[in-house]
Amino acid sequence: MDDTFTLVTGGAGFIGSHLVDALLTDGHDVRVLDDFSTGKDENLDEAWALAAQGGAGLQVMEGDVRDEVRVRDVMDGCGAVVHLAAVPSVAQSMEDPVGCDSVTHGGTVNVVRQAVEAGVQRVVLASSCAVYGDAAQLPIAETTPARPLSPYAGAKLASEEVCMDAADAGQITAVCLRFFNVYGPRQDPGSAYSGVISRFLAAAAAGEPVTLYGDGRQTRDFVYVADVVRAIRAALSRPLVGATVVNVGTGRETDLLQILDVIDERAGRRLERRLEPPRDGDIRHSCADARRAGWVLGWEAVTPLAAGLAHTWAWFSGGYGAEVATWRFPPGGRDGE
Ligand code: NAD
Ligand code: UD2
Repeated sequence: MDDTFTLVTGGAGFIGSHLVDALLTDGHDVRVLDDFSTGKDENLDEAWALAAQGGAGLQVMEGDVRDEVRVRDVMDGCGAVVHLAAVPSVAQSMEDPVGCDSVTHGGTVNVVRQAVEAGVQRVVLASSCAVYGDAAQLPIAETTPARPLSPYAGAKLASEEVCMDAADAGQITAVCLRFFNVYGPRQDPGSAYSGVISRFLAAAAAGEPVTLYGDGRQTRDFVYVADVVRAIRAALSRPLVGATVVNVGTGRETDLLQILDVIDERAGRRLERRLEPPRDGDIRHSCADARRAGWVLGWEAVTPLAAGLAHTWAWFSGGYGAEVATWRFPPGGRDGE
């Protein structure tokens, strides 16, 4: 990375705002482009405080990643782009496939095109493990054929292709990071489409029932947001050429009932479970083969699920000032921590 701005699209969102904090902390100037559809002003409070300390500059521009003129303007003076803006929900994409494709794929076409025009060297794309669909074998390596099951997954795969085409033409270096299920502080629990850990912890904090879609035995590879931020940082700074596709996950799978057991123990009561049928487009099992990230980015996830859950719970129950107690999975549970 050089000394020019790093553009973070979707920088007011959950993952984006943590990335912005980390870049500023390390003295990089950051520009955010966000339409605040799911992003929030308060997610950037920490970033403004860091910028006020004077080490690095922060610019926040409101706008849509599909807007050609706006994106051309924000690209000016940027050395790298981290493209996170998207409609980040499988379920929402089933209900509104055209809208999802327009923002997620259409937005990537525009961002990459304007990056090329502006001579930006590196584009890091937030892709998703959703591109694999219901993989026949776990853990899922990057060589597994993509079988998208939802418009969201299709739009992410198409977005990767946009990046690869530009990289193949020698116009950019592209790193497509296939995030598995990211969780942590600032994840918005506010809609039925929100990440399951944020939904469960928010329900626990409010003393409300949780909703289980299906039998709760579906598994995910839950990766803590600080680890994801380190992966993005590595994708920005590693000497790479052409296009690279990398899984960002822990290599461990956990089912929803295991997560609920741990939350129950912590809450000191059994959360009421409301059972609903499985959601359309839902993947049954998911777990990353994360070795390539080690080889290519020198990255691996280091936060045990119990520790990540404890931090996330502290945030949901009292903000950053809250005490972080130790959480533990029962014997035979996920981490053996
Ligand atoms: P988020 O909703 O918190 O962040 C998305 C951000 O993009 C928001 O700030 C939103 O306002 C912004 N945005 C949406 N449409 C926009 C538009 N048209 N123009 C400009 N900004 C727009 O979600 P997140 O969880 O932080 O996800 C970030 C990225 O990571 C997304 O691309 C998502 O698909 C991907 N991803 C997330 C996960 C996960 O588990 N959270 C997993 C895989 C991939
Ligand atoms: C996540 C990402 C998505 C995509 C995908 C890749 C979020 C919000 N979405 O989708 O962007 O990259 O990973 O696979 O992080 N569930 C419940 N109760 C709830 C909420 C969810 O049972 O209140 C179930 C849901 O049906 C699914 C599992 O929990 O089986 C995980 O759901 P999710 O929305 O957290 O994540 P996912 O994997 O659909």
